[in-house]
Amino acid sequence: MTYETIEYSVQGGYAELTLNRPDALNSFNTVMHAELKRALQEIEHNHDIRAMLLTGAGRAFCAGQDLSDRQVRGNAAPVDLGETLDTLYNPLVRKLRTLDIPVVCAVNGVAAGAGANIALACDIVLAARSAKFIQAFCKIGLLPDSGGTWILPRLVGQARAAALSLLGDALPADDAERLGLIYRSIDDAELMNEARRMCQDFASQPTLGFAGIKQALQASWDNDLDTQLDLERDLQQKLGRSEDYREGVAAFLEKRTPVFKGR
Ligand code: T3D
Repeated sequence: MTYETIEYSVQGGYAELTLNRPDALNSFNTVMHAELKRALQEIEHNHDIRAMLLTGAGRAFCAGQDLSDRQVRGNAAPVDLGETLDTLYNPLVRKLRTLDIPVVCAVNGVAAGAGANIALACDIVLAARSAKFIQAFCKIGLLPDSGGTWILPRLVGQARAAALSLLGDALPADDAERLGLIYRSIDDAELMNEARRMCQDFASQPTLGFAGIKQALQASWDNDLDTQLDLERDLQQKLGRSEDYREGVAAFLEKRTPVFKGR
């Protein structure tokens, strides 16, 4: 399968997906949305893929919507942004959140607008020390979309979420780590090595267990403790029947390295 706006490869049990419109800072156009959708479908249905890495080509991770695609001058009819969210951005965020495998985002440079929030939708966000996160929406009369108004207060609290959204300041990666917006800020030269190492490691680990972890952590936002305890019980019951659980315990008792198959 060839792609025009992304790079897609599978190696070492994980998929690597690179946003690849560097001249436009990897901003989203409809072709990129369609290609991402296709690649994510392939990842979802290929059970040999046990982790995913998302990154960007060139000096940016992603600058959000390609604004040159928007006709706003003169008497142009208003753009229906509700429709683009409904059909393009929201399905992308939902897919990233619900994939059954760990999704690592390596933010290699500036992440602005929807680009920032797509990164934050991933399970583990690593960023190059030189990268910045910008909730750029307020500069063009919009609000943080692609899940921004949901994830920001949950990650950094209401006060910081409000300031980031209303000021649209560039938040350096070190500060993003300090505030808990991302997992780690890493030296630029080490970012991709570290992200690939992480994905390769995930690909040899108990994949079903990871799916359970993702599901439980995400459900916890909306559940009270009782409901969450019940959910943990149900998921654990299922995982207790997995091959990987048996292998994990047997390997521990036999003092050997486990061989997990993701089943
Ligand atoms: O529309 C809908 O469907 C609703 C959904 C909306 C989702 C959104 O994401 S809305 C927010 C859209 N994004 C932005 O507002 C960010 C716009 N970009 C910037 O603010 C800056 O470019 C950055 C802070 C990201 C980086 O600044 P800097 O100084 O490092 O680079 P630059 O010089 O501004 O940009 C370099 C080139 O990329 C430049 O093109 P040129 O002059 O070299 O030909 C610039 O126009 C282009 N570029 C950057 N961002 C976008 C873009 N082109 C199109 N769309 C962009 N978003």
